Amino acid sequence: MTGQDAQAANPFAAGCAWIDGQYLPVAEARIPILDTGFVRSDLSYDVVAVWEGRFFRLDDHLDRLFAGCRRIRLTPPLTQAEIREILIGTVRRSGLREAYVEAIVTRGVPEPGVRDPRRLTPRVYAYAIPYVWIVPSEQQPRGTDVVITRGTRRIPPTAVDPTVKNFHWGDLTRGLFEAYDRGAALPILPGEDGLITEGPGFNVFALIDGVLRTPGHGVLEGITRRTVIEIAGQDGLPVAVGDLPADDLYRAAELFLTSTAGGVMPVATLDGQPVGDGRPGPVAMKIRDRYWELHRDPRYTLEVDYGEAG
Ligand code: PDG
Repeated sequence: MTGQDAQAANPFAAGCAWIDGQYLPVAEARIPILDTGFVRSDLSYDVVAVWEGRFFRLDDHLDRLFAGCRRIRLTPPLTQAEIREILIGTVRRSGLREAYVEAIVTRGVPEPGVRDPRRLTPRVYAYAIPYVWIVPSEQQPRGTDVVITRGTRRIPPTAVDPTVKNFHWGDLTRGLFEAYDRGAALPILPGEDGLITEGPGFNVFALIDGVLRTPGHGVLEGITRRTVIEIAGQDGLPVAVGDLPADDLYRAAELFLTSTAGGVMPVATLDGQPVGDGRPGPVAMKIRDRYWELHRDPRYTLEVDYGEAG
């Protein structure tokens, strides 16, 4: 079946959104233009993956979403169980076995002239679209090319709390342009203090002197990051979650990025120089294999019942 045929057979095949109690083909979904999520980035969101028809760590993603909302004093208008059902509903209707599934809670649409965020009624949006790869899967065994940005620092956590998943992507997008300008695919941003933080949609890990290190502060506490830390623990690999000066990255034997959108993504070059021997290392590749194995493990996953829709 071609993409067009699939779409004719199921109008949700390219993705399914949920807005105001209704499921819509993703291309038809519209947000109200005055929603402060759009005009003020006043929201939190989360992204969870479906792989081979199973959600990966769905409740961990929802817990993070609700914790984030609390931190920005945003009360979702639906319960966690209700949003969970909506996410499952978008995937079921799409029929997608590999999906990128997003839930967004915005502060809402103000009455005319209202600027006080306490006076708005929050809104929920959700959608499922085909799975997204920050580094294409076929490129991962060769590794990707990254730079540490010189012209852009991560927004300080005292301004925008990075542990609350957010759309304040000005710094991350600026970093992407710097990466392209320097012939790389992705940027890693240092904070104002020169310590490594994260990049556009991913956390960072470095294997340095036999220890797997990842930044402890100033980053989103990624679910993939948590999974990698757990896998390393099971394998007896020492892990240090804490300050990671940019300089230390240049002597890493292995470097990799982690995200729901792409999993465990090895890095081949940093600032144009090979990391290790310039090929993904054995530690990264082993963790990557384990990460994908866990997507079949009932302890970490929820099987989607596609019913007749699939
Ligand atoms: N840091 C930032 C700034 C992120 O946006 C993400 C995830 C991560 C780290 C990694 O977190 P986790 O392992 O829980 O996925 N971002 C992407 C969404 C944004 C995108 O790039 O599409 C994700 O959740 O898939």
